[in-house]
Amino acid sequence: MTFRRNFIATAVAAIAFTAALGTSAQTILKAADVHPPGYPNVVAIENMGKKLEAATNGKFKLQMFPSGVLGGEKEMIEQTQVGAINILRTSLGPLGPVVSDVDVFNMPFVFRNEAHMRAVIDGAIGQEILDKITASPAKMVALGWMDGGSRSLYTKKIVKTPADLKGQKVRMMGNPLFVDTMNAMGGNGIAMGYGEVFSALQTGVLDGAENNPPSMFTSNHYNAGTKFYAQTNHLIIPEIFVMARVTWDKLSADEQALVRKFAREAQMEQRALWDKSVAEYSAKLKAAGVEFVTVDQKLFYDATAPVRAKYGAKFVDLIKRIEAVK
Ligand code: GTR
Repeated sequence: MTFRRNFIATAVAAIAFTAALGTSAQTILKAADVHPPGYPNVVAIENMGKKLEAATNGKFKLQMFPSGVLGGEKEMIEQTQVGAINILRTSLGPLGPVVSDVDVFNMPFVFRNEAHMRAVIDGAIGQEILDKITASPAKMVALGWMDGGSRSLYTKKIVKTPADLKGQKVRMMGNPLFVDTMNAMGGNGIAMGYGEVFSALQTGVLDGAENNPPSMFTSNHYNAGTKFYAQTNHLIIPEIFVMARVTWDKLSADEQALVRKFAREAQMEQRALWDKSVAEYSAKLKAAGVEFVTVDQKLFYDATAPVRAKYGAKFVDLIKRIEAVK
């Protein structure tokens, strides 16, 4: 009995001690990303955390959970909504089913090129979309944009035209818009989490996927038989990073201002790192035997017109403003 009482007393004391540490010493901010350590997005968020830690004399410490260890983006979005993840970097793709306003940026060929996309997110429209995320019932505060470059198609068999995609099962991010996009491009779109794609390619559940060169390389998908990279550039989707609303609401106004300041810097840092990493990983893919195939983009643009018509109907005015951005 004595032993048991002592044991319980020790356990209670240990819990109390841990709780005290948690409240008075340091607040850990859990950050999450599907990408591995060293990826531009991960590095930029980690550096944002270091700046916040220094500026608050260690009150906050960011802990990064990279490589999708906390799940795919759909699951991570859900965890952020309940505050189990404090800072999340995610593509806008899987956020579309939660905050439908972001789908305007998720449409195929909605931007002319990456420079156009950057001009849009850097301007009034970009801020409006961030504000819509923050004001939505999704329980997250949008902190800033990140670059995701252009997504192109990688397959086991060479693809040059929509007709070449016939019968090919291609993984898309979890959003009906993307499945429709792939179906319109000529293939069979299959929604799947990022972490499942490698083995699905290996086992033949998939014939291909689509992404930017840094993701294609770091996910190792090129080692699962996808040796052709057709430069369709069909999706140019900016990415975002957000803070859980419950976390944000606990910060003082000064702390919120610090987070905003360092978030802005993180956005700029990621962009510089991004440009370097696209060049670096494209070269690595080529060195690993991936053939970059030039395609007539217009064929894929024309094929996806019905998707823009369907999903763009509720964004008609906004799309006109996007097109007007130089
Ligand atoms: C990457 C993007 C991730 C994730 C991934 C995917 O390009 O950075 O946020 O969306 O693609 O395809 O799931």
